[in-house]
Amino acid sequence: MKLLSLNPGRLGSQKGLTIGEIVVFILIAAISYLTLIKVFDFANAKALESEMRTVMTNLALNRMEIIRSKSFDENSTPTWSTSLGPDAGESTESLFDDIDDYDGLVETNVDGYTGFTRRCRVFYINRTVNVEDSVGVVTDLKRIVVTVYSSSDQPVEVNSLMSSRYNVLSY
Ligand SMILES: [Ca+2]
Ligand SMILES: [Ca+2]
Repeated sequence: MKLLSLNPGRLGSQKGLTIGEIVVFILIAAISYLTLIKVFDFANAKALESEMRTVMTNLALNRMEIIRSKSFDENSTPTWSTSLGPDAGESTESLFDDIDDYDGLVETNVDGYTGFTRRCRVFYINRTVNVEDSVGVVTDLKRIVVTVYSSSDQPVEVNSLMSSRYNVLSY
């Protein structure tokens, strides 16, 4: 019975790698390594970008939640304010008590996040005319826009509409 057959002639004829083969191997290994590095860099950049978007969205939503907890207007009954923004004596944010007090508020390095800026706009809209922009006159509906900017990403914008009677739409 023949279990194993070695061919000494063949073994004896094997040679080491040539310089050319070694160079090709090193080139392939280097290219593979560089490709892997690029893939990891891309994945890291995407993860960082996703994290940034999450932080920016949360910063915008946090501010929106605070604004929406306030009264529709400084006046508790019509007519509503013709001048938007903080009212007399409301010199700091802690004194804001209606949603349009936040109009024009700009915060830098928001909540300790260096390079992040948050801007608020509040204005009257008329749904039958233009839901996107100010109509320039007093209505029963205000639009709140909170935008968060960072130095390295597209801005994140959160919008909400509030009516004088109840919240009618948020998106
Ligand atoms: Ca106020
Ligand atoms: Ca106000």
